[in-house]
Amino acid sequence: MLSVRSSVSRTALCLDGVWQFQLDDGTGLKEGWYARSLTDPRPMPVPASYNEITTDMEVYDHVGLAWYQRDVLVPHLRDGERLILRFGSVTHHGRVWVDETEVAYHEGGYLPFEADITDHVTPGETFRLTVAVDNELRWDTIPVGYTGTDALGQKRRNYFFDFFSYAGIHRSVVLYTRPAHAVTDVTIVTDISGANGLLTYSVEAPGASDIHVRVLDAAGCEVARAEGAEGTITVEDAHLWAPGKGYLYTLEVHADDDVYPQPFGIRTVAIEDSQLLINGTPFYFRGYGRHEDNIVRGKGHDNVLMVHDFEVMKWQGANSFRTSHYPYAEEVLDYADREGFVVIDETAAVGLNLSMWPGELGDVPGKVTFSPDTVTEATQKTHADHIREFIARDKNHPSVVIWSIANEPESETEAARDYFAPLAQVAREADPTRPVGYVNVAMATPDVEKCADLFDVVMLNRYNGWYTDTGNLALGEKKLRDEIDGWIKLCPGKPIIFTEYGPDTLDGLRDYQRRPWSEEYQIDMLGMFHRVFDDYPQVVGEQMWNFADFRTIPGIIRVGGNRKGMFTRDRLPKAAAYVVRDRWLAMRERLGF
Ligand code: GCB
Repeated sequence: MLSVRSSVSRTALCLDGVWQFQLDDGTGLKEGWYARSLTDPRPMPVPASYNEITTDMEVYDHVGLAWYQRDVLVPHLRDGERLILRFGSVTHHGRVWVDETEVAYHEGGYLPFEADITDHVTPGETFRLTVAVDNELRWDTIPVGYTGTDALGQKRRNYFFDFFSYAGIHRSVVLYTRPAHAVTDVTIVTDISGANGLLTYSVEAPGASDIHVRVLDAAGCEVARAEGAEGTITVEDAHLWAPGKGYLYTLEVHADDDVYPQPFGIRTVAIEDSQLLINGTPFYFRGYGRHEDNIVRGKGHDNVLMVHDFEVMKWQGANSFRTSHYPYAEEVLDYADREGFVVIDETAAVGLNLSMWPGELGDVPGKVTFSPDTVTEATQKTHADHIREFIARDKNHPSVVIWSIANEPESETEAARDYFAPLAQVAREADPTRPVGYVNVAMATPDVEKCADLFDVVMLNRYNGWYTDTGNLALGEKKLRDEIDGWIKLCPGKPIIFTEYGPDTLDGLRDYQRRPWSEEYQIDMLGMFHRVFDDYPQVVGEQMWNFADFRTIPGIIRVGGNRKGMFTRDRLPKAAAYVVRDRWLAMRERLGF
């Protein structure tokens, strides 16, 4: 789905602000709360997670539907113009009404959806916009989860990841206009030929008879043009997009009266000899797995925080991150494009692995991941659709160089292989140009792993010295080296990227003995991993866990959340941040960005 971008033919009206909000008491749908004003509303900002806006535990821990409402004044439309209502994301599922008419239903909490509401509204008049947000996961949703009832009869959400499953309208809500014959999709693939850039494009614009495109450089000057819905264009003396150099062109797409400006960068991605090449040059990933997570807002997108996070990452000498463990706001990828950051883009398929989860209610069916009661073909179908939707949204971002289709799934069984083989294929069909991978969990070591050959890269989350051999870095190091040797043997020619490593660290806890949880131990454990990485040319990336501390589910191993951040939750550096900064700035100096 295309992002909202203004042009001469498109006007966007942002509906963010303070909406009305009410928790469902089990009667909302039956009684049709959308058909009238909410009876006992409280104010709720959009976008934001609703959980921590109030001080009520009831809101924080709510299970089920939550209702949002506001009035919207309909703008006047020019001849034949359509009015589209678009949500950047509603977590996890959203149902939308315009007055009493249901106009959209979307499952999956981290991708956009939209509805053409032209025929349900009257220009110059106001309509009541109602959204029912559902935070319950099921075995056939991505991510998977289930709602159970504890011994006291309380409904509890269960899911198989540690970050708190915030809910709400997390990204902007926009009302935009477009002409009757509009551009609905654009796909751009770039290549390099000598000093020139090659751009292959295709446009979808149902009903449009006159389609042409212009290529504009970063200053807005036309450098090439072409007729038709698809073609290949040469950009002479192209200015390449490269890590640290986020040069962007715009493909200005014209379809009858519609104009849609699609930014793009000219660059290539390839894998050769265990290296990931961007524009033919080996790239080394320095950075983090991150979360969309912040005080009060939860997972609500916020430009202030986004820009600050990029500034902090640049301060440290990072050049990349993974969108662990779900697709991030479109604004984040736009910003990565222009800042020249390199992104491993991940789906929301986190937690397809029951063996390591006790299940809060103790009733995870048999703890078997792939079974008729847990992850089934229905899950696989949702996962496949999610991959297609996700790649359709993010395919034109030059910053994205790898698709990660799952985080730490079971991958050491035949059932896992049956599940993932078709999904790897779905990703390749949706985008034949980028490497596809999944992020491997510690138990699926190379001697038991069954899925690695389906993918182009090896991405590993490892906690030697933390979850295993706690406090014993010498032993952790030996095992790490042995394991890397195993991966090189199993996957010759494939690059290895460490997508998670690092200990929980309480900021302010200092220790002469440098023991676990102290700031010193974080320095030592990250240092151990880095020393090992430096000995293996096949290791082409270090993305420590996590950029910042983040909110989690309650748990006896989580003190005030997950504390593996390089930075605290309010983005202040722990001691390790300075040590790693020295390393990364020196690497930046040596390798370019
Ligand atoms: C992991 C998960 C990540 C957790 C992390 C941890 O392997 O991928 O979501 O937060 O470990 O800190 O335990």
